[in-house]
Amino acid sequence: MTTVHRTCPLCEAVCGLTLTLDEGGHVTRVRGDVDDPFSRGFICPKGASLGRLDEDPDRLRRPLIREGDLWREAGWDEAFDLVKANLDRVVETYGRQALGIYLGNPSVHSMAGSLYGGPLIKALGTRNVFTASTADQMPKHVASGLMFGHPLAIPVPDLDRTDFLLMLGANPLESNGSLCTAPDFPGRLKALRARGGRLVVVDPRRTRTAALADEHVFVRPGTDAYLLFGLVHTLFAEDLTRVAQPVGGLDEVREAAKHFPPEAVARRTGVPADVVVRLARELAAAPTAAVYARIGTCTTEFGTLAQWLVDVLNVLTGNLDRPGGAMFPKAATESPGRRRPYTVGRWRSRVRGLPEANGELPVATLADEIETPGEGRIRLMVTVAGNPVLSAPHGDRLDAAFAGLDFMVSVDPYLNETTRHAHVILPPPRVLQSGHYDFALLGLAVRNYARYSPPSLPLDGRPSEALILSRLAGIASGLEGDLDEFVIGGMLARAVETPGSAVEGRDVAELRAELDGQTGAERRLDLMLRLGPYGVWAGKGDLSLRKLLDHPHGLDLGPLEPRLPEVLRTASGMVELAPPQLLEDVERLRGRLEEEPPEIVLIGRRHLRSNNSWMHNVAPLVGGSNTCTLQINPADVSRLGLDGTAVVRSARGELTVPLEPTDTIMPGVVSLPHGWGHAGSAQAVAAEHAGVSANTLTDETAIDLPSGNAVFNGVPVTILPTGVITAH
Ligand SMILES: Nc1nc2c(c(=O)[nH]1)N[C@H]1C(S)=C(S)[C@@H](COP(=O)(O)OP(=O)(O)OC[C@H]3O[C@@H](n4cnc5c(=O)[nH]c(N)nc54)[C@H](O)[C@@H]3O)O[C@H]1N2
Ligand SMILES: Nc1nc2c(c(=O)[nH]1)N[C@H]1C(S)=C(S)[C@@H](COP(=O)(O)OP(=O)(O)OC[C@H]3O[C@@H](n4cnc5c(=O)[nH]c(N)nc54)[C@H](O)[C@@H]3O)O[C@H]1N2
Ligand code: SF4
Ligand SMILES: [Mo]
Repeated sequence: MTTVHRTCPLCEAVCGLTLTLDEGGHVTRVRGDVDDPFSRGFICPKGASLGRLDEDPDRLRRPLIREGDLWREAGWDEAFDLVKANLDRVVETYGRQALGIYLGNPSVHSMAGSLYGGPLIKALGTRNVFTASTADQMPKHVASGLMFGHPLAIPVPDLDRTDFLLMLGANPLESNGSLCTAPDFPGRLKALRARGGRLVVVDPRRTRTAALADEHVFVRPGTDAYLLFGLVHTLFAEDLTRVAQPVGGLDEVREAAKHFPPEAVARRTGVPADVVVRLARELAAAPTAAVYARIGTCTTEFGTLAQWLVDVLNVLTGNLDRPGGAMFPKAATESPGRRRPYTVGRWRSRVRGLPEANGELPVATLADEIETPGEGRIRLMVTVAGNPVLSAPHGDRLDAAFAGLDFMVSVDPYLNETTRHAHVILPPPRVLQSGHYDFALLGLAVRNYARYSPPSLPLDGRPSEALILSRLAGIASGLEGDLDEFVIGGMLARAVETPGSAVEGRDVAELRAELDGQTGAERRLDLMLRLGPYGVWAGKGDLSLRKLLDHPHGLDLGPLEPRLPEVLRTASGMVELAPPQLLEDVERLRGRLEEEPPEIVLIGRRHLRSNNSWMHNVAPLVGGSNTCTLQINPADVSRLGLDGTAVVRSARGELTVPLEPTDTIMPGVVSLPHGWGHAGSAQAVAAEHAGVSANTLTDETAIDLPSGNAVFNGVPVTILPTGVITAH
């Protein structure tokens, strides 16, 4: 028996886990790591099932090659050779714009995805870059980019110190938090209330988080931007603003907010005008307060405006960048970054002309780019850690589009709804065989913290995911040589030339020789830690890979501290409250203020024991309350004459689903979780709990304009009793 300590990679909460392994490397026990200074022993059912997930017999161990409908296991060289032959052929015949790539959510949760995703995109040399970000948080990146000058300058609520938390469209009691890294989010919310703080949750459903709050406010899906504007309006109207830093655009925001008085906002959102006014007053009066909004507000038609208004409120109430407010974390691997004003739309998608954001195109237009003939049509797809057939809007269309590709290669541990279209599947090794560091998530943490988990088990002859991705990058670029040493050389060369840098003028070879690490990935981590704000080389600390290895339970780097103006990258050097692109979209918002809401709209939800589309093959996690049902208000059930199951129809598709009548959801709103729809799956347990895919119903033509983000909440649907046959 051995005991290993490592970070759980299964959601954004980065909990420390303590695992017991037997001689064969099997996980016999998983507990929360009580010595982790950040998570302090917290664990959820998914973390507790990490061993089961990691040893799932349906996980692929060797590459699969598909010939027609038949799959066979193959050796690694054969699999890579096949990829190379097809990639070379497609590039020669059609050029590099015929290549497309999709990076899915777990690529943010692995070192491989974080360190090799970028180089792989570069190596492919295509603009057809898609990720799960445009089905998720792109509105936040765009809002932050325009306001603070950097898409990753995302303030998080200072959960452990705030007196008032206004939370919209998030359900951390099930999701464990997002764009706000906080292990034991539920405990932190309880602590907030226990110290006399106040929690208000805005959600079309009375979620477990809402039930724990002091107040729950029902809001009509997709209307948060109106509600938030109503708060901004009230702050100005009642002279409650107290801006604490130099900002641009204050007058423009005041002018824009005039169009959204509480009475008008109330009609659109369903939130009574007196509640809008009271919330604004409470926000302004609280000793400290933070507004935090997440996916329920991002994946809507006005996602970017909602994200923008969240931080407008944080600024107007004097809560941006102060303890107890909304603060900018300081990650151990943060790099200084260049001052280059943020822009979107540097190029546009070929078919629909949608703007690029953060170097990628909206996943809502991926099917267009595969199906539409002409120069630049995607003929070859690379997917890494993604299942867009279930996760992208109108996934059924993508399903058909993938089937028509010349070639597809997927890096994924499973044969699933997406990878079944691949010609080659390259499976990464087990979680326990991989090193782990949360490059992205630790930049969003409510306490500054770092933890590195080295591999717990040897690779037994399989390539690491880092190696798989760098080998793909090598094939795509045609370049030989060590990718990691190339990246390290480039970073060092820049660092020694940067005036004022702690290593300015030093010798690159000498610095390179100081780097630690068993693998290229570890050496790159060491370099980033050393150059980072707590690093041995940067002069303000002694952080390095060695130090993290000496602290297997993680290292507390202190509470969040004010960071303005240091984090700003705007041209003006100030917070920009009224970026022109957003004011333009305010016109679109205004235009729809008086709109009558559709009779019934669809929203999503998440379940504690689930994770998007890919944890439904672990028996202890499925069943019980974790099922694919349509939540519907009992009033709608009787009004529509429904019983047991119903047909849900949208502009894009139709599903038959079991009903779950509950008064926790607003009348006129129904909720279906996404990531289901595993009928016929090669994964035995998932196939038994198939469910249906919510993205049969969602509409790829509906997007949040500034960010191109998909719209999953507020989808108009009609609901019919099963058995009633109608023409359509
Ligand atoms: N209707 C609706 N649709 C939604 C959402 C919604 O709320 N409603 N939410 C959206 C959101 S927020 C997201 S993030 C997306 C997620 O969309 P995706 O990222 O496309 O989908 P996932 O279901 O997370 O699929 C993850 C894939 O990664 C694989 N995988 C797991 N671990 C690893 C690993 O270590 N390495 C590799 N290479 N692969 C791995 C899994 O087998 C699976 O195939 O879905 C979006 N879709
Ligand atoms: N257990 C579990 N944890 C997960 C995941 C999972 O699938 N399962 N997925 C992970 C991923 S990829 C992400 S991005 C995060 C997301 O983390 P969260 O943002 O916390 O996601 P949800 O739990 O879906 O909560 C979104 C809430 O928004 C509400 N909502 C829907 N429409 C609207 C609206 O128009 N306005 C408002 N105000 N609310 C609305 C929904 O009812 C729901 O309660 O969770 C991550 N963690
Ligand atoms: S909350 Fe997230 S990180 Fe923590 S144990 Fe559960 S899945 Fe893992
Ligand atoms: Mo996500």
